[in-house]
Order: sequence, then C-alpha cells, then structure tokens
Amino acid sequence: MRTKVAIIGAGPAGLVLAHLLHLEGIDTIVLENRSRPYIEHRLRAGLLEQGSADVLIETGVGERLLKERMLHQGVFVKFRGEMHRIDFQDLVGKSVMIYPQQEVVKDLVAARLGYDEPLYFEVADVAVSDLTGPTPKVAFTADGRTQVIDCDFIAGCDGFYGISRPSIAAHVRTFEREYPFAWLGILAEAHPTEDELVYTHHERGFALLTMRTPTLSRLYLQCPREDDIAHWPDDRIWEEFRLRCAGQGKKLSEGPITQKGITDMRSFVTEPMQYGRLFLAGDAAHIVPPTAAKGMNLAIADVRVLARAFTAFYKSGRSDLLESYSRTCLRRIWKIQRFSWWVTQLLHRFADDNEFDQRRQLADIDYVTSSRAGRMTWAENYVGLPMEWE
Ligand code: RFL
Ligand code: PHB
Repeated sequence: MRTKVAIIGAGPAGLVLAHLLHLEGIDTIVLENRSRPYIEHRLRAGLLEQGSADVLIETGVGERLLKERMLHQGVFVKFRGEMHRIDFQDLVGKSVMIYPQQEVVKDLVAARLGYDEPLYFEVADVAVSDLTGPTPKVAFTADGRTQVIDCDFIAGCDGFYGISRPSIAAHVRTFEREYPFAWLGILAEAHPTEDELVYTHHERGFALLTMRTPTLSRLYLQCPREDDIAHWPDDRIWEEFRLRCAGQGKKLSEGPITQKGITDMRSFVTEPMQYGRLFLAGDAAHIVPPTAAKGMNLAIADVRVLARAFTAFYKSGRSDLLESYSRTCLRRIWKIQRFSWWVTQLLHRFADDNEFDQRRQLADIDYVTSSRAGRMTWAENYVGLPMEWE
C-alpha cells in the first residue's frame, strides 16, 4: 500500500486532517483501532469554539452543526451561591457552542466514506518504522492480515493512549502535571437547568452544568482522584449536585441518569511534536484538564497548522512550514495549557488548602467575576485565542 500521509487515529484530529488534505487533493489512509459505532458514540467533549466550527462549516461538513448547535454568548460562574455572568458577546464579540464531539466525528466519517477514500476500522498491531528515512512505514493488521503502508509522512492522531508518542519517546521531552482530583460526569434525561453553562465553586468541590441537547443535560462533579463510580449511586450524585448548586439561579433540573463515569485530570505537553517524518497532533501530543473545554479545539487547531504545512510541501515543494509545525503549535498550546490550569486551580477545592489559600481563591474568583478586566481575561481565552501562523 502507498499513500502520501498515513493518519493513525480517527478522532477529531485524524478526521479533520484527512478531510482538509482531501480538499487539497493529497491522498491519505486513516487507521482506527476501534469500530465505527464505538467512535460515533463515545461520550466526550461538548463545547466548540467558533474558530473550530468555522473550519467544519467552511469545508462543507457543517450542515448538521449549523442546524443542531446550541449557541452560547456567555457562561455563569457561581460562587458563595451567587451567579455571575461573563458575557462573551459584550466583552469580545464572540460566541461558543455546544455540538457534541461524537456528532463532529459522525459528520466527518460520513464525509470520508462519501468521497470513498480509505478509512480502516478495527485495525490492530499498528507500528511505525523508518521515521527518519524518505519513506516511513506503518504496519497494521486488519481482518487477520498484516499490511504495510509506505508513505511520505505519518500523522500520529491516536490520542493519549495511542502508539505514536511512545514510538518516539526517546526523541522528545514531556512535561506533566497531575491533579489530586477527578471529574465524575453524568448524562441525564433532563432539560438544561440554565440556558448557558454554570461553573460552580463550592466548599464541597467544583460542579459544572452543561448540556448536549435541549432535553439532555451533562453534569460534572469534582471527586477524589482514586474514587470508584460504584461509590456513587444516582441518589448520592443528585444530592451532591443539589448541595453544590444551591443558591441563586434556577432550581436544579433532574432526571434519569443514562451514563456515568470518572475521568482523571492532567496537563501534559510533548516537545517537539515531531520526530523525523512523524508528526503528533491533538491528544497524542498534549492533554489539558477539561475545565476550560479546550481538548477538541486544540486538536482541530493542530491539524489546521499541519494541513497547511503538508499543502505547502506538495503544492510548492516548501518544507519550512513542516519544520516550524511544532514551534507554531506549541506557542499557542502553552497559552491554552496555562488557561486550562488557571481555571482548574481557580474553581476546584484542593485537599491541602489552608485557610489563607481558601480566602485567596475566593478573592481571585471575586476579582475575575466583578472586574471587567477579569471577565475579559476569561472571555478572551475561553472563546479561543487567535491562531498563530508562522
Ligand atoms: P481522540 O479523540 O482520543 O482520538 C484518537 C483516536 O485514535 C484511536 N486510536 C488508535 N487508532 C489506531 N491505532 C492505535 N494504536 C490507536 N490508539 C488510539 C482512538 O480509538 C481514537 O479514535 O484524540 P483527538 O483526535 O486528538 O481529539 C481530542 C479530543 O478527543 C479530546 O481532547 C476532547 O474530548 C477533550 N475534551 C473536551 N474538549 C473540548 O474541546 N471541549 C470540551 O467540552 C471537552 N470536554 C473532554 C471534555 C474530554 C473529556 N474526557 C472524557 C477526557 C470532557 C471530558 C470528560
Ligand atoms: C461538556 O459539555 O462536556 C463540557 C463543557 C465545558 C467544559 C467541559 C466539558 O469546560
């Protein structure tokens, strides 16, 4: 088998990259180790920046997004039981939207299969080799048969637990921070409590009210890192939300819980995001804690930079944009890491907090919500920092 760019992973990063390269006439093969139903139903991100949505709309895969998205012109930050609104339209003239990640994935898979380019599901034993030579290789097994792709480049879009980053571990540095807590997330058949997201600081811990559709709520609770979902029967979950969300605002909307799970939180960056002819993008290269809703947006931003670099290579023989790919992405990624860390430490309870830290944290939230400059900082980062092209 032979292609220009072999793409490992059919998450948002791999699928958007495949789509952008298709539009430039650059052929690709996409390899995914899960099944199509699995990736189309995996419950993940919900919030898209306008810039990420624009990529989908402008490249012809935004039709359903335009119909089904829920536009948000601000968010609420709740602390001491008081609701404070950060108005994105007023502060920075932009919006964000809820359009679930699995819907983005469905739209992109349908597009890919529609133009009949190779996308293999349920592959196994994916391995990369010859990364520093002119023709790197990707081996994989499908239907019990081992095959090898000869290509010009490999895009490692296989997420945090994929094989791409470990394959180049000896040649990159990683920077990591773990948090002493996790998020318990639920999906509930209940209309959203408010029209916009509510980020809540409470002495019992952080809570977030978000949504998927006008009749489906998504809610998150800070819980201990080693917690087990078996300790959280539905009644206990709702009781905890009621306690943390008490105060101003509408009464908590409740309903049957249809899914629940616990996710660890970490900050993680790989530098550089490249070795030889293997380029990392999205969660394969970096992880942010979910508090600022940046993971999928970062994945889309990376592959915009990468698609542009591949296009310059194939259309004008230029390799400078491929050489600067990692540097271009990392400059923006570190700012988004900073913001994701900042909102996380702003709103969560740390077990080892002393009373000074607790009062300082409340003053910090008070400042952010009561000062226009404070709200502006939140808004500018939350709606999405501008792309930085080199
Ligand atoms: P993905 O989505 O993990 O896709 C990687 C794909 O690669 C496949 N794969 C392999 N394929 C072939 N061979 C192998 N050896 C492979 N190993 C893995 C996987 O099956 C998968 O299909 O990474 P990508 O494309 O970089 O996209 C990143 C996003 O998925 C992620 O950052 C977001 O979900 C993070 N995130 C959020 N991001 C946002 O922008 N907004 C949000 O509101 C938001 N909320 C969240 C989130 C993540 C969460 N969890 C579950 C971690 C909320 C939560 C709770
Ligand atoms: C979500 O809708 O899943 C979501 C929204 C905002 C966040 C994190 C998750 O900060």
